[in-house]
Amino acid sequence: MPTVIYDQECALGRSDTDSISSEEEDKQDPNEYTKLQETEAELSTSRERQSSNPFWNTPYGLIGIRFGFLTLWVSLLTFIWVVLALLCKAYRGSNAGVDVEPISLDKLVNITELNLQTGFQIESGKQRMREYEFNITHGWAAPSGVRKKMVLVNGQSPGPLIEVNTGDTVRVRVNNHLPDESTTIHWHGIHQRNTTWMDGVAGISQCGIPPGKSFTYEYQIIDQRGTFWYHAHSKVQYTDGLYGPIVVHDPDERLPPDTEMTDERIIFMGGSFHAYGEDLLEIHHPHDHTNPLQNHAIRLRLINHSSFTSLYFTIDSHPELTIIEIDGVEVTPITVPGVYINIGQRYSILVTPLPTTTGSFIMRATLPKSCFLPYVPYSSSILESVNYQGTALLSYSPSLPNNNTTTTITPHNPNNITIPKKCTDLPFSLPIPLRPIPAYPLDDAHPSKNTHEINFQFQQAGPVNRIFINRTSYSPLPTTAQLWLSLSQSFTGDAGGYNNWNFPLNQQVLLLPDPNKTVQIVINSRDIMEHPFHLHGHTFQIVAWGPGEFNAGGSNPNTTWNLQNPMRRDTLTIPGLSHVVIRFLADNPGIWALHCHVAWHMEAGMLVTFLERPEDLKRLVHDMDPSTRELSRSFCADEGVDTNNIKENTELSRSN
Ligand SMILES: [Cu+2]
Repeated sequence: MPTVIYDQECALGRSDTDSISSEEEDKQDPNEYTKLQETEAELSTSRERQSSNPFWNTPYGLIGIRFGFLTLWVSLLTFIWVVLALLCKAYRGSNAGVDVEPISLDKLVNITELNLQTGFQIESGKQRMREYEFNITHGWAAPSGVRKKMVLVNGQSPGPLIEVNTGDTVRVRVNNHLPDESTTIHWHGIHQRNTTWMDGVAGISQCGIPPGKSFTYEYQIIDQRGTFWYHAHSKVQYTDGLYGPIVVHDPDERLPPDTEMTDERIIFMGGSFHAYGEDLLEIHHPHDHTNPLQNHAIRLRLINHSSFTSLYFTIDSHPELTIIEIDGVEVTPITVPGVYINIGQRYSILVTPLPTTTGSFIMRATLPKSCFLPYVPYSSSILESVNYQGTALLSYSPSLPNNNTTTTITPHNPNNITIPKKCTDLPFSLPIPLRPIPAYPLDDAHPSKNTHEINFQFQQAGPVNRIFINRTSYSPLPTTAQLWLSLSQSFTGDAGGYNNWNFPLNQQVLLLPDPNKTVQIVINSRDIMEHPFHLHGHTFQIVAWGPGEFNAGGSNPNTTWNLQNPMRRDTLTIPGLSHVVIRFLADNPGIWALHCHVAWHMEAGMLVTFLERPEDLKRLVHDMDPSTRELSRSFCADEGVDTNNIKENTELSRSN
């Protein structure tokens, strides 16, 4: 009964930080942990006070205080009750959708696509056009058992599968049917070579598609293959369901030899724990006796679409999972007991069916409680009841014949490096890309201006806690996009600082002026929590890392360098209080975000952009399809306004 559920939601009060529902957990204040910490601190202080102050120890004192509390609580509760009742009434009156039956799970989730049983023809060199139409709407559904308002693509969440061969062009017409919100779609991990305006980041590469309007994204996928995804990049809409999978096939994808992929699935894992636990992931193994020497394996493409939590993925009775792809980069197989996967990251793993066994096995996505604040483990009574896990069932039948080998895939881990289960990616030195690229060199004789150092930290800004990168806490431009602002700037070539030109003070646009020269970005974490950083427009190399801050010149003895064939990816976990150095080539003119993928951290300012080769970018924008350019510009409220006069509230955006 929807109305009953609704009434329950209205009646639910939050008694303390412990009783956050799984729905609310995603929506909670990013500073919740800080608050939790403060509450803990206050509690212990008050406990100390109680024991040291004799007044607290007298029965009279206690009665008096308790009575006082009781009165206060009774009146507060009455007040809260009245407010809640009024709110519920107003909400009910204002929202017609509330009496609509929720969309059933089998309509919400398109299993056929997630099972990749699409009859797709994997081929090379055809450069086909792949066209899609996305209708973005609100809908009511109960993916985790509790009714919620969602943002859907063609009535479903995850949205439709985009399945292409490398070299194809993707064309997606997005019709925004949301009544009162603009939207954009970002194609996470896709390079957008020479099409930065198709990157779909509100306030950076475009203005949001207004309600009732349409925009067609079109981009070619060049020399990329593997597992990607798309999601809204406007406010925190993807949290509410606007995301979907992208699979880029390539006949030349480097997979372990002599392995036959008998099945292939997409596994979306998310922090709201509607992990489609009801789906029976039934895998029917064909009896393929034509080549009995081949190893049979199932490929699972793991995507963490969460807004908030990293997850640790395991399968019961399968202690060996073989990683073969990381963020669209094929790697020498690595065998792990489980996969730690942060927000925005993707892993392809091979699962070898147990010989002669027919059965069902639980796949678990476990929330690692201690990754947020090491000394205050995350806790939630609702998640406690499910052991902080989302589960789904993997079942295969019938089993493979006895004479079939299980696996001869040779895993790579020469020095038996310990693989941590929690809070960090695989050791950065472990994954070896199968298409080797040595670290892009820094030219000491002609130092490139493409190098930057960024430091991030949480900091009080006025009444709120914001996150600062260097001295800037980012907020999206409300009436324009950095791309359009960048066109009216002239550059002197000085890339040393930030805000050397006329962007509002809550924007940090760092210049990468030198074409095809190495870009080096040093990221220093001044925060104790781990953060998943995602770069747009490029796949970067992870060339150095270590605890503490990076010293220019590499003089920190704790820095580990890997210049031979460093791993590459587009989203990495930066451990607390440590540094990571990434490199890529300035070969893709555009405006590219680098940000923490925790939705709430990005909202709190944890984003910086790189303006790569501004003069080339101007040329590209000049040469782009004029109707697309004009349409995109028309979404901006400032169209025609002199950008030099933009006034921004700088109070919260800059630190001293
Ligand atoms: Cu973060």
